[in-house]
Amino acid sequence: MDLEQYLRALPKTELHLHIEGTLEPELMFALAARNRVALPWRSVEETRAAYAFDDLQSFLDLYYAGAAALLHEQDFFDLAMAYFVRAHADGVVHAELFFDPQTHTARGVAFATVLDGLERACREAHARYGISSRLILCFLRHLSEEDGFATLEQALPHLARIHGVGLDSSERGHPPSKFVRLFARCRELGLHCVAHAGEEGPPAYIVEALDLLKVERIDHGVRAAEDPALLERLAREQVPLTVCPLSNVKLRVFPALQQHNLKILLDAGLKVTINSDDPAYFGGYVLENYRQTAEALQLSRAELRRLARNSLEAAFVGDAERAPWL
Ligand code: ES4
Ligand code: ZN
Repeated sequence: MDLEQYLRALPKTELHLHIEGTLEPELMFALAARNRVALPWRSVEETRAAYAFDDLQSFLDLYYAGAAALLHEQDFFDLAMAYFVRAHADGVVHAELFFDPQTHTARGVAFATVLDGLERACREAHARYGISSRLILCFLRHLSEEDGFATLEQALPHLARIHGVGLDSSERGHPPSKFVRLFARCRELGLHCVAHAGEEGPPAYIVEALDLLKVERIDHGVRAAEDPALLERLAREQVPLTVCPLSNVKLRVFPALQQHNLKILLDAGLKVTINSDDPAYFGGYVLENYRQTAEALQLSRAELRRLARNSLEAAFVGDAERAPWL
């Protein structure tokens, strides 16, 4: 069987996926026209041509600009449904979607509008494709902890539909320690906790995310490789890392996929998973991340099965829901 067919047939989950990062330029322009919103680009082609990034911040500036096309419940539904169509085609059995409410509420879009649209797509995807899903609210770390608390307040009436919280956006200068009280409150509310750490930020941010925010998974975490003691801890505690190889190359965390440290992390015994992060911006959905990484790092089929199985084991689901995938 060829590699792509083999990878497609492996049951996988996707655990690091920003739903706003699945907004393809075609849909962005269709929504902008429908909503009479101005975009900073003149065409789909000009938009794609602008997707050449120097670092995380240069990407985030475009990503927040594109999100301006999203206004109504139907827009969020269309966005998430387009993702689920792709995920199903890639052999994804379960997806945990990050969403950034502050990006939308700051523009006057109601929290419930965002959530209603995303959740309706989650239900439709389950009915159509049998894909299960969860929604994880991400706090923007470049904003204050107080702003995060205000967002949590807006989420409170909807907690039955929100499974966990995460921390994303500009990492450097915004350490996990900035959000200790917010995450403590989220844990009290019974929410699962994750955080981006060690993407551009130092290994110390991974340690803070574990010790201060008490997160259950680390998003990215690739810079853990710089700290042998941390590597040993992540292996011992089997903390899942949601690694996003194509993202890391596009944002210049690694110069090329051949230089990515995913295999080093895997060989060190860490619970590594492969994810797509913001696939509309980084050049590939999850299957493409597996395929290109497999080729660049010469991963064996046993290693690829391990990566997919890690993603099943690291999902925030109960044993009964997980059992049929294993
Ligand atoms: C993100 Cl790649 C990445 N890192 C941090 N925050 C983000 N939000 C969307 N994509
Ligand atoms: Zn991310």
